Amino acid sequence: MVKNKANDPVQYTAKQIQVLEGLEAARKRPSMYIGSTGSRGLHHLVDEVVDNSIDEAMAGYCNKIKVILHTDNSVTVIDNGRGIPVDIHNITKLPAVTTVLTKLHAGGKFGSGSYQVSGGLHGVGVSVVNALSEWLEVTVSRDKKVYWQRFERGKPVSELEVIDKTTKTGTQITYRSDPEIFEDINVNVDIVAHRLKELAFLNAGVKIELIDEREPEKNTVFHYEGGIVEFVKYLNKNKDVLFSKPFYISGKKDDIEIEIAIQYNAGYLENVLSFANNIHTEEGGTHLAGFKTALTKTINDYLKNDSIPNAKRYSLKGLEQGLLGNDVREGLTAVISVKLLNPQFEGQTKTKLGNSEVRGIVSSILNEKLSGFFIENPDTIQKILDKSISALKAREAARRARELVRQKNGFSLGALPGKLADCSEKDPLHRELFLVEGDSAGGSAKQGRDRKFQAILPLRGKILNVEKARIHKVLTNNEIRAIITASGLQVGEDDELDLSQLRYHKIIIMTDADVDGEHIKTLLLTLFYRYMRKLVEEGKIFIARPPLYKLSYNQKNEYFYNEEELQKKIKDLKGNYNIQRYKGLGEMNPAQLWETTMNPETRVVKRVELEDALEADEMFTMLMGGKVEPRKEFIYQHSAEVLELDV
Ligand code: 0RA
Repeated sequence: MVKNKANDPVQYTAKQIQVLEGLEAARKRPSMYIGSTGSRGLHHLVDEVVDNSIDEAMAGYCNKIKVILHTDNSVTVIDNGRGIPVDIHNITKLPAVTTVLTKLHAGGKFGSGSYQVSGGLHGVGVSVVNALSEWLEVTVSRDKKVYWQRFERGKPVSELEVIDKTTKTGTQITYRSDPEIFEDINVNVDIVAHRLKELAFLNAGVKIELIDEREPEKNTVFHYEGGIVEFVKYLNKNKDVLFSKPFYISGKKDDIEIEIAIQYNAGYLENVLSFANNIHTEEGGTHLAGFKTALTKTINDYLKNDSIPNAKRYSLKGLEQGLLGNDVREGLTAVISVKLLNPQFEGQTKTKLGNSEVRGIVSSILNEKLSGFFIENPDTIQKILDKSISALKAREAARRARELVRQKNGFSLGALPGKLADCSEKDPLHRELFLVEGDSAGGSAKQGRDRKFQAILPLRGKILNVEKARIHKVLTNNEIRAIITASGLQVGEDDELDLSQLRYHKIIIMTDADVDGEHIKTLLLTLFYRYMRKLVEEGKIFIARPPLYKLSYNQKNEYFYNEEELQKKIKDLKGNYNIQRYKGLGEMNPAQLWETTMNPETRVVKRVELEDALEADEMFTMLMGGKVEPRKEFIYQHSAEVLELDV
């Protein structure tokens, strides 16, 4: 029973009891509020608390946020906003801050109705965080006082107390996720850092500090005065850009704020990220649609406009219908951020913006300002046009190449590559495909495998570096065609990957444990990442880990996957032993390969994760892309681990 200062039990009214019962619902069905009780849900709590501070920043009252990850996995979020109000709420008869933390969906929406622009994916309310926390403490600085209150599993265990005087304002929330609710309460600093970085880009000028008391070397400050302009520069960091200063516009109409930053790079891929109220709208929506329409139209209008002096003229087949969206988005990096009062989130993952009024506003603002920019910057539009025209030519060439490939043999279903040793299992869910480096290891794998469910595709030498090549070259490369055909997928420029066609639900990359093997692995991952990303996202790609050493002692063989474990073992072994170091898969006989690397009972395979597409992209670009400097830098930094990395 909660006692007040005079040590009398606090009398709860019917209304207050109702409020507390609301939180029980969140504890009974946590997934309904936060999606899952796994890692996603756990990090959702951090997002929720941070988003409240970001709302305060968006409203213009806060410019500093600090997030601290403590050793017991509790999390603190501090902001220098106005402080959550503490006055007595007229319905609950509780202080406003207590109401916010105990009433479902109270959020920032209570009180002044128009206060917040957030909502959607997060916005379940900080009360849900409270409900799902073992304990939570809130400290509010406002009206010259410091207020404090503690909750356990959502329920107040103290009153809101004044604990100090202050001249500052702000809110501090510390909570520890409830181990009774979550599978694991270990907060992943990389996931938190990724989100904070995104938020700092999207909210120019807001300084977000991350402190990890468990791993202080991860401490970072995210602070970008340039906002999404810096975001775009960051996305293009290791790429050759067509113009150095991103094109930036902002505008506002009917309470809808929009911001767009655009920069092209010399590559062939499109990287357009859209956000609504700071939420990454992975499924796009009306803001993205408006952006695409306006971009294509503005570029085509310029191309067709005969009144521009000295403009370069293009005449080629296929241009009569104008440039297509895909043409003008080749090499495009852009960030679109809209902020609006009542965002409607639709789609499978509720990350598609539905508000129809946004489409026209984005496209009219972009159209007007971009055409002005083109007139003032003829060199820039010239570069964009040259690039788009060459994309159009490549599109034509790719179409011809695909037709050729289809006619010849590659892509029609059924025509499996000759060197594939298939398996007999019928259910794709239980079939595995090993992509094996080299014909000799491929041979051992064919002999050592379980023919029922394991198929082998030997790869000869190095596959094409897809980062540097256009699609028609990729699709006509022999090794790549073999991989695509064997997997059963149709990979093309406008087809969404259809995984119902997938012939194996585990695709396992098996390369030598040396520098060449690493290189081939990176090339394959780049291929999957660029052209079959869904396979990575759905967790279908794995990496086999062949052992590095065989230790023989007492008529026994034991395999080791790293030097450290081997040394530890040898220490304990006094008598006779023999160490064999494997330089390649080829040095193992089929039985050994089976036992150490292929047998599901004994092998070690690592699932390739795509937690963070952005950072993976950065890595791939750096290692595989056209720019030499960042690659040199990377190799230099890692030279201790990799003696020669001939990328
Ligand atoms: C409602 C109204 C006001 C501020 C806030 C909520 C607020 C909430 C959070 C959550 C984390 N940090 C926050 N900072 C502020 C405005 C009250 C006023 O007019 O002073």
